[in-house]
Amino acid sequence: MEFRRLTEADVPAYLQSIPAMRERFSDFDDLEVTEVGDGNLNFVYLVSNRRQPSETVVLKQAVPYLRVVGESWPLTRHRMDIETAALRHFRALCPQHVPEVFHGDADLSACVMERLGTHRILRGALMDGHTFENVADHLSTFMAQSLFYGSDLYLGFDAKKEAVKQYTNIELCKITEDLIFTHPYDDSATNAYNTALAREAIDGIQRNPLVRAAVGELKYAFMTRAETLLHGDLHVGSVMVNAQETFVIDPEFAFYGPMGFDVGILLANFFLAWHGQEARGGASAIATQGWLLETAAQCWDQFADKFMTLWQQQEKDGQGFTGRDLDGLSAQAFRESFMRRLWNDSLGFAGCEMVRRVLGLAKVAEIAGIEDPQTRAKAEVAALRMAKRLLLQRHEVSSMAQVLDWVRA
Ligand code: SR1
Ligand code: MG
Repeated sequence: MEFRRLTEADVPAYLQSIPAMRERFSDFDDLEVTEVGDGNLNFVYLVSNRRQPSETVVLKQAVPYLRVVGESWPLTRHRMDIETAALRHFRALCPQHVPEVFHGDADLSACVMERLGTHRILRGALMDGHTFENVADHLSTFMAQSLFYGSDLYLGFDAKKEAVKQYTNIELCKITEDLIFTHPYDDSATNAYNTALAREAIDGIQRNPLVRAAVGELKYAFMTRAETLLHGDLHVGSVMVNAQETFVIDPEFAFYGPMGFDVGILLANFFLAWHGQEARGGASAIATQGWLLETAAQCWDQFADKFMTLWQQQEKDGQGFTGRDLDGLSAQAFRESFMRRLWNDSLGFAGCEMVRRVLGLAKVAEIAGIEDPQTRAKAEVAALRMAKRLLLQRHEVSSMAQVLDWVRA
């Protein structure tokens, strides 16, 4: 079928043409369709049956360009094949934290999936002063399972390499290479600076050779180290929550890369949110800030524990690398150096993410939404200072407690 962009008006007939939807919806005559694509890349429709409100889905469609820029930035629609496959893969590993895909349409680059009706995007919920008890437990489970089971620690040599092929995501990786690792440092036209942000704060990043070298190392790791299937964009806008549940959505940037990338992006987004709250001030900010630091620490600690548990289980009966090559003391030493590198990488990638969200193209609402430029600059300067520490001292710091001291400082 030839590609066409689905409009709100097209959605009912499109859904009706899908056999699986005819089982899910009792009729298609009175569907409410709302476009909610606040993302940068795609169109997203929430669909529900006004006559049977429990009959509801999300329809997501990729268009052949970057939505946030327009047709002047062409992009193939391959990202939707990746997203659909990654959602199915992550759902099989972690059904309690990933929405179900009901239908994937390669011709129209569309995906119909479970609608999380009582959940909202974590970023917005935090900005409204809500906090959630189970997020660290849930996200650490998601990361441990997805990062472990996609890797050579678990998969056989052939399955792993097939997966690397399947998830080769050339264009979206290039976006990340440019927007996270290159443009924020070369004063690119895609950057956007707060006019109240002192030039010396920007130069302190862009003209610092040690910072540039650290970012170069991390970019090279991102480009070359095909370690596991990453979500690829695991920020707090890719997480949906309610009081009990947590879901990870939007894995269109999924690809085989270094494990610390997902962990680092997530940690950075908690830290950025903290700096946004710090600049905004107020009583509810203090409560949210406490939650953000506690959650960041628990995400790492629980992730490391859960990941190690999976690894040790696998050593008993696995077919991947862990089950075969090492035993006894050498296995223990390898595990320790692996986890140390993962920790250092996570901190480094967190630093890169913090810089790009201040200097680069796509900002975070917690900081970008601060109206007064001077107040916003306070948050930005603090975030850049934190980022610099993460980049330059990532090999020296061994505890999350110390990292949290940096945030508070
Ligand atoms: C132009 S795409 C900008 C950003 O949006 C996504 O969420 C990724 O973070 C990407 O870098
Ligand atoms: Mg997204």
